[in-house]
Amino acid sequence: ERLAVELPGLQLKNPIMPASGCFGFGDNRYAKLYDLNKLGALVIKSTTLKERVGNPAPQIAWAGQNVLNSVGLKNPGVKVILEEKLPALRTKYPKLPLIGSVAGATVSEYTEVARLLSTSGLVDALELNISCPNVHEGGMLFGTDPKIVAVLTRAVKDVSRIPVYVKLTPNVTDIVSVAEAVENAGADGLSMINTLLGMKIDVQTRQSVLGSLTGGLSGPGIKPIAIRMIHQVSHAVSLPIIGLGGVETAVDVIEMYLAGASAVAIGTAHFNNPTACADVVDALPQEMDKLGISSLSELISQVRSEH
Ligand code: RRO
Repeated sequence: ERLAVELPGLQLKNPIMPASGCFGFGDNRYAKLYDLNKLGALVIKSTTLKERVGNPAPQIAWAGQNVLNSVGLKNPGVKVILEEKLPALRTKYPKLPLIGSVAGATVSEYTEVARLLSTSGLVDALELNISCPNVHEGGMLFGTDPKIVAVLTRAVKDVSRIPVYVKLTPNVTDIVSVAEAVENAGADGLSMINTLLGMKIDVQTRQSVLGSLTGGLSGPGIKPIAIRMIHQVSHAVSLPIIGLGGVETAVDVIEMYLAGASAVAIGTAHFNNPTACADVVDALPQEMDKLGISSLSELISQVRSEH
């Protein structure tokens, strides 16, 4: 197959997957619109050891064409995910590659969730989310300091039987140092970028539009940041990169590849187009033909800097 991609632990029929948080646990409205087997893989919502109810409402606000969220890691906890959510997904889509997403407030919480997910046999790879901008315990704090990133990545690698992709935050001045720390700690891949820390104020009420003061910005406005960071990181490390940040179209996917991605996740585009992933999968071959591209792998990191 022309769109097939092989990554550690993942045999993908195409490189397109939803971004974590956007499809819940697959038990969503998107499953009613098209067969999720059409996806390259499915990434579940980040999972913590215990249930989390999330941050105060409102958790979502538009900011121009972009979206601010302060969901706050709302999830039912790893037990419900292992006993109910993942078995239901596996039964319904036995051949769809699944990526579990791991979050926590301490190194031992991360490793416990990673151990439980990886030994369950229900997911093919883990995404280690060290970049949630909306929890003040853990979350993004783990993703900004290369030394802490290394300790956490190593601890999770030690307990995981399946490949680990570390999800990076753009809220750093030196993304390359973080990526290098992740590579040296033994990770199998990267996923980048998570949301950019932002804020919006209603001038009538003088309140923050989000229930919690700040939130993570996603959407087309952050795509140039994602492209720049993926480009920089792909030149510094040899790990495969799952690229995300503002992707809406097949052309955006090709741009991600040129920056250095080997697969692409789509998140915020679903707000305007609930079939975004399926539409991009359908459009990719024609877009490749138009641009004279025979396989996506030939594009990885092939940006030209001379003009
Ligand atoms: O749940 C969230 O608030 C959240 C998470 Br875990 C994340 O990784 N990125 C984001 O924008 N929101």
